[in-house]
Amino acid sequence: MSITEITSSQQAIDLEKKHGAYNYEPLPVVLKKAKGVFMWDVEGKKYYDFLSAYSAVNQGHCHPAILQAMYKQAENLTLTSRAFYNDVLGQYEEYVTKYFGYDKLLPMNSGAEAVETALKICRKWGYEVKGIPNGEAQIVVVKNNFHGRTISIITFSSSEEARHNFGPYTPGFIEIPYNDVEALEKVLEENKNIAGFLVEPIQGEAGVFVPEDGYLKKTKALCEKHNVLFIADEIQTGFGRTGKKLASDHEEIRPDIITLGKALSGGFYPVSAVLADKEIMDVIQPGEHGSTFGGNPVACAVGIAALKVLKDENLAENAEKMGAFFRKEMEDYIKESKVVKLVRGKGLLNAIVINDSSESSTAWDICMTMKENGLLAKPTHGNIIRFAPPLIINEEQMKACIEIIIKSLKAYEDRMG
Ligand code: IF1
Repeated sequence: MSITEITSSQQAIDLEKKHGAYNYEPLPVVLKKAKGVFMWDVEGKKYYDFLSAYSAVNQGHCHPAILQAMYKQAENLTLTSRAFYNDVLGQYEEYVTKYFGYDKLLPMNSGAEAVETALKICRKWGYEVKGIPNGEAQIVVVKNNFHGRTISIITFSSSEEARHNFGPYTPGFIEIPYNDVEALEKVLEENKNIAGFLVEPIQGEAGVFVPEDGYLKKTKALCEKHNVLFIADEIQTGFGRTGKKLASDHEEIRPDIITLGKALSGGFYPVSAVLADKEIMDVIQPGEHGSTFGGNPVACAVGIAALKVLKDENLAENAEKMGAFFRKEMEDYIKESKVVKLVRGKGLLNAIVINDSSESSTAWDICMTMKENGLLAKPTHGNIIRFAPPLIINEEQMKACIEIIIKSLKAYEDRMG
């Protein structure tokens, strides 16, 4: 059987529609190549990438140093499983734990798996260290979270489409509002069986929702007071995206458990991990958790290279600088705009909120216009557009992108009259 040759974008879309599960509704652009901040479609049209594969490509597309590391490793050894040792996993664990300042790492593949791992570690710690009665451990989560797609994780999703008809759900989670310190205090005082508090330092899927200053610090302090593990999901906010190595660094907190994914590989490979100190991580013993591909040599080589790039190219600093510039330029535009209500975010994780309902197709329509104008971004809800370019973007490129974005928004305003 031969492989169908792709000669047009429409043909590629049709092929996916015909043979693939219909679990996504992508913007109708078919990409064939990418380098740095740019992507090209099948017809050869060039775009600025303002999604970075949901922040997995912070280092820029096809970064040569990561490619080299991957290639070199794949030539020698790709997979051993954890039934045997390999000579890269220890190096990687040492590098990553020193990089972020934790004792130990547990390697997985996807972000959802990292979150599941953190939940398992947290429950086990709850029973074996904190002394919660068997089967009673609770984990506090917040409204409008996004942590992945497994059954346990969607149990505490606020999105109807993420949950509907996937039950029965997993018990053991208590939901409180986000950005509400008192709500956490209340639940911690009322319930002695709480093992952990799981939170995104900035909520991504919710529409880049930045909590009030002090939220992380205060909730971390409450967790300490009640002997509860603070679990930061830094899968999207880590790796310089928000202008610091981790978003937790903005408030100088040190979470008890951190989940990492996405840009841990610079977009080359699914690589995820959980970090914790030994008092916590050591609750996991041989046979109790794992994954065939977790900690594989290619993932480890890629992970080290991806983190090196972030440091060597000062990408957190650049994100801070370019992000501030982006928000200032957008704020200037918003003053005279009827379409855009506000811009918010930190570093290069930003979103604009459009003056329309969250059920409207406005954000999608504007993304289509931006695509025509050579910039790719994705709506989140009907009225929010997320802007998250690779962190390597320079000022000249950022200026060109702001021009495209404003031009597209103005075209929409004109159409609306
Ligand atoms: C999709 C959003 C981004 C995440 C956090 C864990 C995971 C994610 C904080 C799971 C994943 C994704 C997955 C993507 C859409 C997306 C997303 F819009 F839903 F919120 F990035 F902004 N924790 N985020 O953001 O990681 O298992 O996917 O590797 O298509 O579902 P994963």
